[in-house]
Amino acid sequence: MLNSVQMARFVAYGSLRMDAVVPAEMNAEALEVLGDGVPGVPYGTPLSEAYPQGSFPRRLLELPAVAGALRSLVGPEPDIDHHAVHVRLPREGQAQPLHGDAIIDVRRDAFDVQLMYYPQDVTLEMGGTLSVPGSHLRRTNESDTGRYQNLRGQDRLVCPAGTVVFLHHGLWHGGRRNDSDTVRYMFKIRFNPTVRQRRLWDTSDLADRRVARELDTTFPWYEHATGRLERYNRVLLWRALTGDDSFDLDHWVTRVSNRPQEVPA
Ligand SMILES: O=C(O)CCC(=O)C(=O)O
Repeated sequence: MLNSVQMARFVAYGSLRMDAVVPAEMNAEALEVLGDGVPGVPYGTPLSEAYPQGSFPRRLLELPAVAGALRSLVGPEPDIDHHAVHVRLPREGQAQPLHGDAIIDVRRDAFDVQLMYYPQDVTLEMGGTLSVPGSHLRRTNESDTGRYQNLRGQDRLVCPAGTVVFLHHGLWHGGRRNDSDTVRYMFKIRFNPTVRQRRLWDTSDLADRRVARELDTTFPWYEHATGRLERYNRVLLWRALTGDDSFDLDHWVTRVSNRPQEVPA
């Protein structure tokens, strides 16, 4: 299971990266499985019904590190929204525009996660997924952000084989141009929670000072003042995730939710 510091980091960054958590023999198998394509499942299929016992996706999701992170983020038995094998062809000549994966999503107390699995070593030339840390709570519509070519502090994924990244559904991302001679695979699964996302992780370190420090992270693409909005939105999400309506950073939420009802004598 994730701990509170890791969850706070996910709330601030919008992603959680786990390097080389899938063993080498499964990565080798994945290159064949993904090359053949993974049959789709209907939207909203419960996880336990989506992938047959022993199938590759099932074994991937049963790996303890993967299962623990997934359960911490969305709880037991989420639904599969959809999955897809993403292929970036050698020397394909173009990148994907920066985008979020769906329409504007105004949920403040729930989120989907997307698992991204990379079965090969991904080099810079292979066009690993671009993402913009801390962009997930800036609600945008699909590829509204597509004209942004590069943002300060963006991340271009370079990773060892067997890396799994969990994304908050709102994170701005896009496949980069593959300038190598190698086909680059990524398997993505989107999960919808079916339970309230409250204290689903190991909360024994909830009072750790590093929790607030993580939630207060700023990123280079924020201008000084606009970054306040992200911190405000993180506080709202952290309140929903913990049930602690008194949590705040520098009074941001307390200030704008102050509506005294007392009538003066
Ligand atoms: O191929 C990639 O690196 C990212 C693809 C992706 O996430 C998408 O198409 O939404």
